[in-house]
Amino acid sequence: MGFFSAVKKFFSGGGAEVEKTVEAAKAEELQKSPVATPSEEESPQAAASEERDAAEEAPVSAEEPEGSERATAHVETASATCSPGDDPTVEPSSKTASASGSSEPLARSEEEETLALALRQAEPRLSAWLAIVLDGVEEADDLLWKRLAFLLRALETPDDEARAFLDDFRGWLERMDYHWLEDFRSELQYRLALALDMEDEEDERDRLFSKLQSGLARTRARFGQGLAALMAGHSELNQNFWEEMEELFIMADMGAEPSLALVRRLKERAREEGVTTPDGLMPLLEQEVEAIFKTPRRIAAVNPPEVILMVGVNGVGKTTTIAKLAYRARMQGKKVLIAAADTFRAAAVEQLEVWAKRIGADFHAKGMGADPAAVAFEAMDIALRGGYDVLFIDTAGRLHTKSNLMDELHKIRMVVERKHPGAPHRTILVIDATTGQNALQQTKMFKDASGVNEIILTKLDGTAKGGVALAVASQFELPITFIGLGEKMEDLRPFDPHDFARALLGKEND
Ligand SMILES: Nc1nc2c(ncn2[C@@H]2O[C@H](COP(=O)(O)OP(=O)(O)OP(=O)(O)O)[C@@H](O)[C@H]2O)c(=O)[nH]1
Ligand SMILES: [Mg+2]
Repeated sequence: MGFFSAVKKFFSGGGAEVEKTVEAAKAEELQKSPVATPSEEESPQAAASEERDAAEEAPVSAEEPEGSERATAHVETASATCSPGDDPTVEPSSKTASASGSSEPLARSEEEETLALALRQAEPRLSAWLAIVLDGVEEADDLLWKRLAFLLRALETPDDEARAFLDDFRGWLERMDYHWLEDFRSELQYRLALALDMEDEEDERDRLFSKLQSGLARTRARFGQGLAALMAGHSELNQNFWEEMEELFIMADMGAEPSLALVRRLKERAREEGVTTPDGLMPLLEQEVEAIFKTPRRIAAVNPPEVILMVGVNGVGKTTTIAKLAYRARMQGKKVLIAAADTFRAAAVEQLEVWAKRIGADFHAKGMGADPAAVAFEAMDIALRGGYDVLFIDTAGRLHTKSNLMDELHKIRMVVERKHPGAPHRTILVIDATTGQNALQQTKMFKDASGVNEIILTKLDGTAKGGVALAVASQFELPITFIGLGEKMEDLRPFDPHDFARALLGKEND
C-alpha cells in the first residue's frame, strides 16, 4: 500500500545515509546551525522552520483537528526542502526561541533535535527507531501522541495517513482499555510494521527471525541439535550416517515416508556433487528442506468479498487464528465480517464476538445450536450487501447433531457458493503442531472431504514436534501460509520457507 512509501524509500534507498557515523552527523548539525541565526531568517530553511514551528504546536492528533493544515504544511515543506539525509524534524533551536519568546518550545525543540539526531544514528530498523522515540514514554498520554506524531513526520508520512493511523490506534487502546506502554508496545510496533508493509523488508528480518528461532526452540532442540550431534559424530557419509539421519528425521515427526525420501534425495545429490563429508552436506540439506516447503501458492482472482473458510478439529486454534487474520486484514484497511458458524459452544460465539469488537470487524452469529450452514448463508448475504472485502467463517471441530462434520462443512461450502460463485475462495485447515503425526491424518481427512487449499500450523512455540511441518508439506503439497508462534496477535507470522528451514536446522540468520 502507499502508506509510508517514504519510509520504505528511507529504509531501503536511504539506508546508507542513515548509517552515517556519529561524527558525520554531528558535523552536519554544526553546518546547519548558522541557519538558525536571526540574520538568516529570510532563508528558505528559516521560512520552512517557521512553518514547522506552527506544526510543532499542533502535532498530528485525533484530538486536534485544527492542527491539520499546519501539520500538512510542515510535512510538505519538509519533503520539498529536504534530501533523504536532511532531517525535516530538526529545527534550529534559537529560531524557535525567538519566535515563541518562551522557554517551553525551546525545550521541545531541543528534545526533538536530540531525537532526530538519535534516529539518524540508529540502525534503520523500526524496532530501533521506536525504542528511541518511546524513550521516557510510560503511558498513553500526550507525550506518546506527540512522539508518535514526530516519528510519522520524520518519516514524511502524509498528514491524513498519519492521522488515520493514530486515530485507529487511539481507538484500539480505548477499546482494549490499555493504558501502560508495556501493555501495548508490541502491538504498536506490530501495527507500524504492518502499515509499513515491512515484513519482507531486510531491516525487519532479524527481529522476525529471532522470534521464529525462539518459537522453534524446542523443535530445534530435538531436530537441530540432534543433527549437529550426527554431523559431529561422523567424518564421512557412510551407511551408518544415512541410517541415523533417517532415524533423526522420523523422530522429529517428519513421518517415515518423507524422511526416507529426503535421505534418498540427499544421498543422490551428495553423489552427484561429490560431497563426502557431513559438513558439506549441510547446505544441501537446507536447500532440500526449503524446497519441500516451496509449494506453489494458488493465486486466484477474487471477486469480493473474499470468503475464507476456517476448518480443523477442535482446539487447534481456528478461532484465534481467524481473529489474527482478520486483524491483519483490518490493518490493511479492509472491511471485515466474521461469521460464527461454530454453534457448538455458546462460549465460542462469545469468544469470537469479543475478538471482532477488539479488532474493529463486524460479526454475525445465530447462537448456540443454530444450523452452521444457515449462519454462513446469512453472513454471505450481509457481506455481499454490505460491500465487505473479506468474510471469515469460523467452524466448529465438533457438532451437536449426529451429522458428520465433513457433511456440515460441505453444506457450508454449498450455500456460500450458491450466493457468491467462486466462494469459499480459501479453505484454510488449521493444524496444531503439538499433535505431531496426528496432523497428517487430519490433513488427509479434511483435504479429501472439504477441499483444503492452505494450511496454518499453530502452537509451534510450545512443541518439539515442529518437524511435522515438513511431513505435512511433503505429503500433501499444500502451502503452509502462516504459522502460530504464540497466543498474541503478532504471533501469527507469514510462513517463510527459507527462514523456517534455517531456524529448524539451528542456523543463525543470514
Ligand atoms: N501457544 C499457542 N497457543 C495458541 C496458538 N494458537 C492458538 N492458541 C491457543 O489455543 C487455544 C485454542 O484456540 P481456539 O482458537 O479456541 O481453537 P479452536 O480451533 O477455535 O477451538 P474449537 O472452537 O473448540 O474447535 C487457545 O487458548 C489459544 O490461545 C499458538 O500459535 N500458540
Ligand atoms: Mg473455535
